[in-house]
Amino acid sequence: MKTVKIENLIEGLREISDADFTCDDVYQFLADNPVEVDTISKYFHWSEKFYTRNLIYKDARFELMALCWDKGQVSRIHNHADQMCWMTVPVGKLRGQNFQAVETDESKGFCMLQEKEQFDLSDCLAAKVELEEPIHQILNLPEFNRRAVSLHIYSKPFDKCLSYCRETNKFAEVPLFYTSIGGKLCKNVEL
Ligand code: 2CO
Ligand code: FE2
Repeated sequence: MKTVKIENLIEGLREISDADFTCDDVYQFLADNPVEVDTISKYFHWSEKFYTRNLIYKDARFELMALCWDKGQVSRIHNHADQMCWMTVPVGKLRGQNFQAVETDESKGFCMLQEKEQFDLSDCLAAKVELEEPIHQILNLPEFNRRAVSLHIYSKPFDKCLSYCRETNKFAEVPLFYTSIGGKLCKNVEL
């Protein structure tokens, strides 16, 4: 498998014109350019408490981050604030679970979800979070029995999203934080 350095991936993404920065074209670019893990390892941080979000690159059009998932760690059930998202898993393996909103009452913060398709990602396989079905959860299942790292591209960058609770059928906006930026741990972060 021909791999590329993260710098080259970023350069390639920057060179894509606005007109071509679409779900399909960026997906293809990511699929064609698996990243050399050695060139992203300086961004890895691990926490026993939560998966970490490590910013590698950001401009007005997109952000790129490495998420580090310890064994058994999972994301909340969430959306992506109507932004495009692509991801790939260069280390380990992750399960994706999509959900559909079957009943929503925004005034009450109520949303009933139904489970939809699942997908597994590993070996730099690329995926896109579909805008038509944007609610999902990412899980590093205990049975995978190893740490995982995923690369995420969001366009445009966002720092809030909706988070859904299956037990209460409630949803609410939550802030998103970086654990590290450019490899350096952010202030106030305790791993
Ligand atoms: N979107 C989540 C985050 O940025 C990770 S789940 O995969 O998209 O924290
Ligand atoms: Fe997500």
